[in-house]
Amino acid sequence: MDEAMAQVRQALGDDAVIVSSYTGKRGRGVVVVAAKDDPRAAEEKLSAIAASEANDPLSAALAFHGLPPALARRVRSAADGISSDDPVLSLAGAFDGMFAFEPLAMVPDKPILLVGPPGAGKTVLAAKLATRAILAGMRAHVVTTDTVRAGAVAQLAAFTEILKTKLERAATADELRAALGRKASNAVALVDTPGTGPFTDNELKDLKAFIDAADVEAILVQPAGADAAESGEAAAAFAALGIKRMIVTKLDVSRRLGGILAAADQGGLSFAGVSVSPFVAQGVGTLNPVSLARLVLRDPVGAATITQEGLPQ
Ligand SMILES: Nc1nc2c(ncn2[C@@H]2O[C@H](COP(=O)(O)OP(=O)(O)O)[C@@H](O)[C@H]2O)c(=O)[nH]1
Ligand SMILES: [Mg+2]
Repeated sequence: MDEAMAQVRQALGDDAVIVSSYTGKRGRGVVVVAAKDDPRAAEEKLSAIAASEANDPLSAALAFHGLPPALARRVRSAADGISSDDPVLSLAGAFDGMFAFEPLAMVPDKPILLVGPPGAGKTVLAAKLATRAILAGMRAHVVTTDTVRAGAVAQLAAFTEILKTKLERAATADELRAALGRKASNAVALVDTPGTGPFTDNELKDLKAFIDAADVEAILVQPAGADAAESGEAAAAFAALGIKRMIVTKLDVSRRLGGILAAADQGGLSFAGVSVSPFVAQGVGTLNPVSLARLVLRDPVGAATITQEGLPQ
């Protein structure tokens, strides 16, 4: 022990503190654990940690957005695998490899059926897409299957009247098939649906009947800002109906993007568009890996509300 203490003093000086000491393995020798109280070294260590955190905006952002831990780890390692000094580019590269970005065509080749939970923004989106078709010189063929809820038809009719476009109602899958059969060849068909509970079997079954009624593409309308685990599970439930793409809504009133990232991941859904305003005239924007990376890395507190201008068109 005397010899060990001498070694400690030699290495650390007289002010070394013994933390513990014990007899070595099989009773041979002694182990002395000593430490030196060095306030300057401690301060340096703390500031090194702070600097590395400041240099790692990605970890801070992934924590802020509340990604499910397994998804956060995959994003992290994909971003780390891309050598770039610019965190936006690293993250964009990661997103490019992990998610698909398939913006809606101006003239979709199939009728679009907008599905999702209540209040997601389906009806506003139907009006936005109808407006877009008309501005592009096409016609819009708007059908709603949301015929039971009070005021639902009137909400969409308020928009179709301004667009001087007829609004058809389809209460059953057969009526939807018939309504879509009446579509003019220069019209973009848009179908609004009632809110579907992603965990309510009979509602999913009803929705599936409408999806199967005709050759349509069902697109999930996914509000941003919701809990990530919840959004991921809901998206997986909709994906089980054969849905492949989603349009993100309400990005203007959300800060956290873990929900939409989890939805894309767990549902295997590609990003088809984004709505950042309740106003129909504001239209639908698109997301790409770079714009999504910018949104994830932006300062959520100081940043202005997300607008159409801030997104690629
Ligand atoms: N701020 C904002 N509000 C939205 C957006 N999309 C829809 N809304 C609003 O969300 C509410 C529900 O929209 P609605 O289209 O009726 O949802 P639906 O139940 O899915 O048909 C309405 O008050 C809309 O004006 C959006 O992108 N941003
Ligand atoms: Mg609606």
